[in-house]
Amino acid sequence: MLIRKRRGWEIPESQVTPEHVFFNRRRFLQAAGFGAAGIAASAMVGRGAHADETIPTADLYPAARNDRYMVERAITPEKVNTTYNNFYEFGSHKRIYDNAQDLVVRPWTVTVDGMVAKPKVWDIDDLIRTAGVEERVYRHRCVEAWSMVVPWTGFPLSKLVEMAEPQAGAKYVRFETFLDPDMASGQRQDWQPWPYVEGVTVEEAANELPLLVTGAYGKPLPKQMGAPIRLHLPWKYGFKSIKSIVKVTLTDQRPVSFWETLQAREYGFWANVNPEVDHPRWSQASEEVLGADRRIPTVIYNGYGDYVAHLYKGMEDQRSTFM
Ligand SMILES: Nc1nc2c(c(=O)[nH]1)N[C@H]1C(S)=C(S)[C@@H](COP(=O)(O)O)O[C@H]1N2
Ligand SMILES: [Mo]
Repeated sequence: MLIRKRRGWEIPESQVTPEHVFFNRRRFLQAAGFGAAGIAASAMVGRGAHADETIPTADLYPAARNDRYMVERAITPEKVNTTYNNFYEFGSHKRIYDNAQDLVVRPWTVTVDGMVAKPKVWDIDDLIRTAGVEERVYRHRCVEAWSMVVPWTGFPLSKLVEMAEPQAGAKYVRFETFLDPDMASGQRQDWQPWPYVEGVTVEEAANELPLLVTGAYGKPLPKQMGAPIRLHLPWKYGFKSIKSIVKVTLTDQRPVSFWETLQAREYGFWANVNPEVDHPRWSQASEEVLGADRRIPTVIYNGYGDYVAHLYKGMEDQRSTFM
């Protein structure tokens, strides 16, 4: 079923592995008695097969939690989170954690360029130490209608942007993931518009919520979750939260994302969570809580309206900010 080669316009984010297929498979495995054990064994094989880099900033974890961002919901079990991922660079299904161990995360640089007074090529560990890290528990809502709660470690995006001193004309921040088809098997799918690109407005980037994430669950970020540095935008659908970033560019041109290039009608620039605006092919009214086996209602802006709703005031066509 997954083998047939599909073209871009046929394969919006989730169609490849509809959620119910995953959940049914998991229930079957659990019922058959091999759920957790099978996962652990294959994860070990994966780690053994790839060299683990030394992480020079590993001493920073776990970082102190910032209680301003506490979440009522239970934190998603680490094992659920590290074995169910979207990372198309390593495959178009959710079980890419083993394949993603091919990602080489040191040495790693993040280039900050474009419309800034101070462009810079940051060594990742210099950047992490300069910015300093804290833990924040955030909700994550995928456009495919599943969600999780993650204790991230990282620093506000606004810190990186401020250090670069944006020029007055800069309107957007554009992010780019690495490009290396030899390392990342998914990037050999040459009909897909690699590298993965995402973007936000400078106003969104200046907000307190966007987090550049370098760790999770009190440890450096696992490769499958987008090591060594990924974005998290908790009020937007998950595809906006780009992984394994190598470039951050201030620009006056609105970035066109990986998913927008593939299917603009379904994955727009804003992608703010809204239970009342359906995806063209499914409802966004509720979400499956990963690892908890239950559905809950989805909340506008994923519950972060107090922080971000003002950013979208005066946009007459509200629907357009949710697509
Ligand atoms: N570079 C890159 N970033 C990405 C993706 C991807 O395929 N490639 N998938 C996105 C989607 S759709 C989601 S839901 C989240 C998943 O993050 P997680 O695997 O850590 O849960 O990463 C986002 N960032
Ligand atoms: Mo997603």
